[in-house]
Formats: sequence, C-alpha cells, structure tokens
Amino acid sequence: MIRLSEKIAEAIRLKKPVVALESTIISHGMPYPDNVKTALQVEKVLTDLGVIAATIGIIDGVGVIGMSAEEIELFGKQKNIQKVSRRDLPIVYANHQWGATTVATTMILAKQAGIDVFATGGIGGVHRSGHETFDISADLQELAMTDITVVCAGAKSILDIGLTLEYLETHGVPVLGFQTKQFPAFFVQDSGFQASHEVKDAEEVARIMVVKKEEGLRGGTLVAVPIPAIHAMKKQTMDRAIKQAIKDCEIEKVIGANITPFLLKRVNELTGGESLASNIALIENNARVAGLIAIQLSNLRNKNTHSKVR
Ligand code: PSU
Ligand code: MN
Repeated sequence: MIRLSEKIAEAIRLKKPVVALESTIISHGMPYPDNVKTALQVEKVLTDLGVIAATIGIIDGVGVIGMSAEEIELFGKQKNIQKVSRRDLPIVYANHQWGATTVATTMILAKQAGIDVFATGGIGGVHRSGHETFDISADLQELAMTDITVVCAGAKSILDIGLTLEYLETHGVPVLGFQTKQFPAFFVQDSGFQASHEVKDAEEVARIMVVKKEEGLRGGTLVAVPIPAIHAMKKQTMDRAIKQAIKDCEIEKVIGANITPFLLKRVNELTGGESLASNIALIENNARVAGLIAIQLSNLRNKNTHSKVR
C-alpha cells in the first residue's frame, strides 16, 4: 500500500537522515499558491542540510512516501482533496482515492516506511469544548501509540492547550520543549503551559529517542519548537482572530472533521498576510530542527552498529 522512491528507500536502509512531511498542511492549512511554495521550500531547507525530505500523501489509494513537486502542486491547487485521518485510511485505500495525510496518518505511513522523524506546523488536539463534545484529534491517539518523533510549533490556540497536554501526559507522550520550558502556541512563543522537559539541542532529542526505543517504551515523542521571535505575532491579535473563528464555526454549524480545516482557513483570512508569513517561517524552522535531529539520530545509529555503547 506504499510507494517509496529508490532514493528514500536507500537512505532508510543506510540509516541516513530522513524527515517526513505531511500533506494536510498543504491542502487545508494554507491558501494556494503559498502552500505549494512553502512545501517546496521546506523540502529545500532539509536538502540544504543534507537530509532527505519525504512529503507524504495518498494517490490512487497508494501511500506515497516522497511526493514529486508536480504531485505537491496538485495537492495544493485542487479544492477537493480529502483530509485523511486514521479512520479514513482503509476507505481511501480500498476505493483508490486521493487523500491528504494529517499528522496521525503521516505518522502511520512514516512508521511503515521506517522513517523516525516528522516535521509539521501544528498538531491537532483537544478542542476548546472537548470536555463536552469529545472533539479530540486522532493525532493525540496516534502520538500515544506510534513510535515517531513529531517536531511542531506546539498547537494553535483554536485548541484547549491545557487539556491537550493533559491528554498527552496520560498517554505517556514526552513533550520536549526545544530550548524552552514553555509549550509554544504556534504563532506565539508561549502558550502559558509548560513542556514536560526542556531539551538543550538536537543531540539530546536523538539520545532520548534511542533510549526510548531500546527500552521498549512505545509511542511518539513531541518536540515543541517556539516560532522564532522576529516572526512571532501579538497574542491579542491572535486571540481576537481565534475567538471570531470559533464563533463563525458555531454560527455555520460546522461539525466533525471539518472543524479544524474551517478554523485554520478562517484564522488565515482574519489575520491575512501577517499570519501567512509567520506560518511559513515557523514551518521552515521546524523542518530545520527536525533535520538536525535526524542527523544526530543517524550518527548515533551508525555508531551503535559498531559498538554497544549507547
Ligand atoms: N493545525 C494546524 N495546521 C494544520 C493542522 C492542524 O495549525 O495543518 C492539520 C494537521 O494535518 C492535523 C490536522 O493533523 O489538521 C488535525 O485535524 P483534526 O483536528 O480534525 O484531527
Ligand atoms: Mn475533530
């Protein structure tokens, strides 16, 4: 059910650094053509570091690990690409459909391919009324069970970040603040909540990953990287836009899997070009950190092949 390019397959075999990238961020996270430009730019950030980029999506019912530039363009341009989370996966496969992978499904496919590190913008989480609606993203359940390190800029405050972190704690997911104690909130550096641990660099993340695997501690790891200060937005601007977007979502009676894409689109519209520039900057930054982690991991793995030292 998956298609790997020879280049990516070889890199995985030789334990070279590879980073997975998702496609819902392209189809539902940003407007065209900036979504395509960003997706290609993010791949370039990785390539410039000497890391292999693997953008993941589903084409004709096949999980593609390493979409081509033409395929990325199609995902960004077409209006009706379906957002595919874990529950949708067997249906899209069985019916030979196309689909953009969320954090959850990108993790599933990356794991199948043998990729350990994945960079994205923001993860899904517990929605603000989640304690009543049970609207909890499948991303969290996937982090609970699938051994992938997800590098993100925290979560957008369209979510209840406190409940999201509680959920991750319950399921034993390490939440590593990258050079920060604070858990970031996507456009702003500090959500007001703390990460479970502050890591000092990519090497520390890689060592945690190796030990976690050796000790059989299943499930994902979340690395939360704050948006670079010069690109951060004002908290009030963001809070106002998010409040309005949630109100519009209720007025238009949007439900289920459409809620997150609706909120993302509405927040983008309400904050305009400013948020787009921040969005692009933080994704590039996350890709860079993910690339550095993948490099450190590759070094450790190749060293461990020759010695038993951790
Ligand atoms: N949050 C963002 N940008 C995104 C998403 C979430 O700031 O692009 C996307 C990701 O693909 C994520 C998905 O996995 O939305 C979560 O959707 P849901 O809440 O329906 O699980
Ligand atoms: Mn949901």
